[in-house]
Amino acid sequence: MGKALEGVRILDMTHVQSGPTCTQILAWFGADVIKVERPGAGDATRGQLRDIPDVDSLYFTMLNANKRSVTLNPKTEAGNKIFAKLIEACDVLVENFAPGAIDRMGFPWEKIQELNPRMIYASVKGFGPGPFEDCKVYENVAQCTGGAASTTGEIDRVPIVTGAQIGDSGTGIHLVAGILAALLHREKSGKGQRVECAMQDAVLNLCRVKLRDQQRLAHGPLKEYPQYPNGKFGDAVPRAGNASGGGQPGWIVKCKGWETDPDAYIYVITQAAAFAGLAKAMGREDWLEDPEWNTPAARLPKLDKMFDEIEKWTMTKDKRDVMSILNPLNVPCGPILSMKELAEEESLRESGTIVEVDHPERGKYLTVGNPIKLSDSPADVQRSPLLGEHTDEILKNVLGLDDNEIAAAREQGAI
Ligand code: CAO
Repeated sequence: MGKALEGVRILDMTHVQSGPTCTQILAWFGADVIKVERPGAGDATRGQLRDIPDVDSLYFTMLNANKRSVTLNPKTEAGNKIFAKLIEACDVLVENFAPGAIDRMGFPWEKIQELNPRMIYASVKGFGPGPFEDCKVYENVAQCTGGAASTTGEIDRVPIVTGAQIGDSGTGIHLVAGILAALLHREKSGKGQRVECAMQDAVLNLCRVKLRDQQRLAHGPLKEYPQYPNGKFGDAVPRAGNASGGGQPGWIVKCKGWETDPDAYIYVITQAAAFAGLAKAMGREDWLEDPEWNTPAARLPKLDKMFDEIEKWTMTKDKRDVMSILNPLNVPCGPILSMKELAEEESLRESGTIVEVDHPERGKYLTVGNPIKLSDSPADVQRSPLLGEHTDEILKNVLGLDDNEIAAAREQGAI
């Protein structure tokens, strides 16, 4: 059986992170992703944060697996014609350039529809329609304008951006959903459509629970926040340190070795139904009889004290041992795993979530494989393409150009 998206061809005009995340997932699902890059330069990330001189960076290689690369400048005469042919030959155009860049190449949406009415045209932009729609946006700008930074960080300290790339990769994943919906819709309508995803909107969507809390704030203090009961609430959702965003209290506590190991911590959630098991494991059976501790309502005003007590116990144990003790008791908890630990984690290698790939110029490197597992269409992770590696092959086999036409385009600097 073929891959889920076999037969779907993507014209990939993406660069940096948000767009490439989207098209990499489509490629893992089996789509033929043709990445168009500027002749002689390519996606800027090929050269950014390089760890080995003159070799495609990990930034690029980890975001462009399973794609084919063609160099093409649609702003040249020959390049413009080739780009039009690519639009005719593909199902989906994905791009994340600054607003208007594809139009300035001579391909507004009306022209694209004329060339290929079935074409789905998917874009990532920083902002949706409104005062900021023309702005260029990178990850942390989206985190700040989408509500993540104002709600992340320690209480009464500066806003903090997270290491998870919710603006870039988060938006790219949202765009995948839009493209798949448009492909399905095209089965019925026979027509393509525009799919747009703004980074601010995607981040706000991921911060949905914080807008929930903003509205709850009008009806009293947010009792699960560490500011309750002694601190003050203003008129906007505050930063809550490591408090759990749900109804069950949680916090990060130290484990054995924390003095020297920056990741010797564990997140523990004191879910009401599992509290008795937790108390017994800690040797605090007294809590279960004591009205000061034995109900969620009694614990709520002194969660800080409760986690101090839990920490006294976890500090005597390795973080993985804490997890092994608490998991069978249905106490949700998670050790803080470093990137080093994740890279070495055997089960992630076995599940294909961490994959080792061989590259002709840089040798072996690790990447994160497809986190979305399909039972009949497993992703098989292939290395990223070299710049222009597939130019001739695509111009000949996909577009039907002959050697003379290819030589003429090359002469003009179009490819
Ligand atoms: N041949 C010739 N020219 C090409 C080309 C090609 N194959 N591919 C791109 N270009 C040109 C574009 O036409 C554009 O030129 P014009 O501005 O003159 O029309 C230019 O290269 C690219 O422009 P850009 O403004 O997109 O690039 P930038 O580095 O200045 O900005 C970014 C980068 C990411 C801020 C901007 O693209 C953006 O805001 N994108 C949308 C939001 C987004 O995805 N951000 C996340 C990026 S991941 O961190």
